[in-house]
Amino acid sequence: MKKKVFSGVQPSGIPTIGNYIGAMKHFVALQNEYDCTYCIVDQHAITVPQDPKILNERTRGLAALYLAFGIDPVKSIIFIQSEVPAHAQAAWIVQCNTYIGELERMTQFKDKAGKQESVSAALLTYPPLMVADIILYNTNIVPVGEDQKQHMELTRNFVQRFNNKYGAGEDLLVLPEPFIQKEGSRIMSLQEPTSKMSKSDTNKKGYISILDEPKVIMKKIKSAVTDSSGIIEYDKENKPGISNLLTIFSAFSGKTIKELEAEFADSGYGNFKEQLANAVISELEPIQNKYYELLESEELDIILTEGANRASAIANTTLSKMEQAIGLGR
Ligand code: ATP
Ligand code: LTN
Repeated sequence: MKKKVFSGVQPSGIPTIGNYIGAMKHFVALQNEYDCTYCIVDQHAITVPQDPKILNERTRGLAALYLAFGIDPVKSIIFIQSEVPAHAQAAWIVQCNTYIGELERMTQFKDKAGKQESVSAALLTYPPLMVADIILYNTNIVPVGEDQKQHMELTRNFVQRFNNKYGAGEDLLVLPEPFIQKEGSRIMSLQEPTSKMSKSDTNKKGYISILDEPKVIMKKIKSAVTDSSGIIEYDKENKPGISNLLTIFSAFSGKTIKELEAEFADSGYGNFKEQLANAVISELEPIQNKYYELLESEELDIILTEGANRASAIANTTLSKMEQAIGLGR
């Protein structure tokens, strides 16, 4: 039997090239080898305040982007989290078997809680919902960026604890593995190359959105923070800006960082940045065209309804197993 892949992205903004390189590009590659399920996690997005109309548009838009990237709805399941009630139901069971101390240690919680005036209870209980997403699909592999490592450890701890407590010697739930690439799993901000590129950054110059127009991409890359040495080499500690640009270039060109260093050995930053911007633009342009086409189509809604039905069938089976194991219902 093929191994199972599951991952999710929040419709909390338009995805950046960080989301693309760290996670979404792999979603497409993995579907040829595995049974893949990809989710738009709108219930995760509402752990921080969202405008209802914008959230709605971004959710449908993110589905269109998944398809524009090349996810094939015949091979893979694409669906919206809130359209499959089993996620919230399973998340409750996960919460009942997770300790507050474990959740308070999560760095994403600490970061996000620090930025909010008032913190919702769900910002703390966000990881149990992610655990639920993953376990419901008997997932073996979870492609994510580096920032999700801690949530994946929590997921694995939960599965082991749940199986020990309720499995009666059998593995009720599948133990998932994170799939985190060595390179590109943490793309940094163009303006502050020591912090993560984030789609919810208030400084728009820090990130390149997948839907940025070519001239905006050129401008943002040209004004990316570098250093004064003028040498194009990978040195994360002393040259975080150029190192980040090299990582992005490698992801968009298929060339290794070593090859790029050799190619641009005699070049200045200006030329390097221009070539990088051209590589990004030429990969993103056809994706953008496909995206705008899909947004207008009825096909998108048919795919999402079918995706929710296919996902529900799998999720409900696992949920029933969990409920039975812990003694819920009759
Ligand atoms: P936000 O920026 O709004 O906090 P996010 O982009 O971190 O959100 P998601 O949209 O859920 O959160 O992320 C989708 C995927 O992209 C996750 O697998 C995440 O690990 C990955 N990811 C996010 N930012 C980066 C980055 N800068 N570099 C590489 N991967 C990233
Ligand atoms: N927590 C993730 C998004 C996410 C996810 C998931 C990723 C929610 N559910 C399931 C992988 C699998 C984030 O903040 N990037």
